[in-house]
Amino acid sequence: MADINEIENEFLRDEIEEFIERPDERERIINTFIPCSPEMQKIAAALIDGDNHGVDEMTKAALDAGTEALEIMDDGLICAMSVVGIKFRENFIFVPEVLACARAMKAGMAYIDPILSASGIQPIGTVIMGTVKGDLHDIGKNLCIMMLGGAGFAVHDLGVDTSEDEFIDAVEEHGAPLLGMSALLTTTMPNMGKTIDAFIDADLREEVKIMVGGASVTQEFADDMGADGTAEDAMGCVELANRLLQELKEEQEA
Ligand code: B12
Repeated sequence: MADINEIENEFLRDEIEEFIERPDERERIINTFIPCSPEMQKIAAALIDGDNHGVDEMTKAALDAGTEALEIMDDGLICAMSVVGIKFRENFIFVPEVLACARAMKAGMAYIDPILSASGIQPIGTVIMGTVKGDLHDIGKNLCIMMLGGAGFAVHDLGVDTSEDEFIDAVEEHGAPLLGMSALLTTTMPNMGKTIDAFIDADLREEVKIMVGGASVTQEFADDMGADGTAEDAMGCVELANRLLQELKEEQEA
């Protein structure tokens, strides 16, 4: 059993006590934070608090002090975003707070991204992401993109109101093994199915694993439209992307 008192940062301990209710998630989050240094815990606390100036300053200071960019991203930023994701899912915080946290994450990633890009670390896979035609909601998609980027994927963001042809062209252009579509409106959710059909018509369906998501997208809906999977939040999106990439590799090797 994980001991919360082993986490040095009081703000993080309080956040976990107050907001992380599911025992499996509480155990996982506590175990994630315990090995993080006090400096990384402070960055995580600032991010959860939506303090973009704090994250900006502390990320820069940590890099100047010689901390690896990857350590800051994993232990400071991504760990914190997991807590934010759970708080949002459980309705403890709402869109404005999530946006403030996303802005804080961006402030940190502004230092980390160029370092990781320059270090030549190969991305683990390429993902095309976009919100489907007729739909302008992009907050959730952007959170997924941020988490995918943090997990080592190269992500090409097609933005909002993306047509079937734009998805197909991007997958072909980048040779992407993964496509993620987001839709929030019941009127635009069917456009995900139409895009999947367009991939079938273009004889490209076998080349790419397709993930779908958005608040009203259920597993049943995803299955019906012929998608390869769905996830209810950005953490789940990263897990799904990893799983589908592995499946595609195994299929191609068989
Ligand atoms: C913010 C918002 C807006 C903003 C969008 C700003 C932006 N840049 O995104 C604005 C004001 C523009 C807007 C406009 C409209 N909206 Co609106 N909006 C919302 C609101 C309040 C929050 C959505 C949101 O960002 N949630 C937060 C994110 C983090 O959650 P999320 O998107 O679900 O994403 C998570 C998961 O779903 C998943 N995920 C998301 N995408 C993907 C993709 C993949 C591949 C995977 C694996 C996972 C995944 O991970 C994400 C992170 O955890 C919702 C209500 C609600 N509570 O959901 C209404 C809501 C979605 N909107 C609604 C409506 C009706 C509209 C309008 C039609 C209103 C109007 N009459 O003009 C317009 C439509 C504009 C258009 N053409 O798209 C309705 C939809 C009803 C329905 N079921 O069809 C909702 C549900 C409100 C309501 N209760 O009526 N909206």
